[in-house]
Amino acid sequence: MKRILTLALTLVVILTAVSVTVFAAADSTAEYANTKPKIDGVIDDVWATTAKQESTFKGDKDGEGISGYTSLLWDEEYIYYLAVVKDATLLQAGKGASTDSVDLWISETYSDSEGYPKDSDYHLCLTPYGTSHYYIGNKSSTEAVQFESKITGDSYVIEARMKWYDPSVAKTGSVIGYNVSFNNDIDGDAKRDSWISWQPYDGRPYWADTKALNKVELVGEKVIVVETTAAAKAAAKAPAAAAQTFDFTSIALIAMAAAGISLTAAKKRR
Ligand SMILES: [Ca+2]
Ligand SMILES: [Ca+2]
Repeated sequence: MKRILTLALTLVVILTAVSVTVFAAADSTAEYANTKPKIDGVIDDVWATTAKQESTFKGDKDGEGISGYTSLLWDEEYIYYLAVVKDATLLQAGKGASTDSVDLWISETYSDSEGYPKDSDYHLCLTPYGTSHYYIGNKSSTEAVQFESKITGDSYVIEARMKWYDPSVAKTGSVIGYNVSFNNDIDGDAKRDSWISWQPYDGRPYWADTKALNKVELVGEKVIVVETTAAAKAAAKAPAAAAQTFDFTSIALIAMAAAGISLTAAKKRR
């Protein structure tokens, strides 16, 4: 009896482990962009339709003076990035890498490997001052990205879009590797003082290996809106009008035939 109980418990543990492995949910989602965001640093309404990745993990200096989140959208051609950041010290003094900036880490195919080996594995460091920097992965990504930033008081917004390096990924249900971190230069010496990250750093170097990245699932689908024009409406009515004409013609023929029969009958009576 004890042996059966042990076997049953072992089975339960194995099945639980398998189900967790097979059905592990993505860490976040990116919605299909039925309206394309304008890349101008101003938050479009469509951004409210997709999830937020809040950076709650605090790095150096306990994430002093900085908070932020990103959101992602996608369509057949692009992946879109929105970063909304609060930084109490937007000094603009340090325009180099690792100053006030947003680090986006992407693996379009979720390479799940050491390093950033594919063209579709890239990193973007974007600053609110309009500059970008390369660290790892596809170097051309910093030249290919289109982005705009807008500073308002102690906050800034960055909107960016990047053409898919692997367009086969651009479909509902695909899972990409992704993380975002925010860097803060506090004293204006062009060096990072504090930082925060969406995914926790728990011994997994997301800045070095795609296998360490969180997962984002592409969700939603293209909504096709069929517009009915005046010409289309007129064309839709036309067959009904033709049928009506036919009915009138039939009635007229029947009436004429009936009149003929009456005339014949009248002639016969004479
Ligand atoms: Ca915009
Ligand atoms: Ca700063």
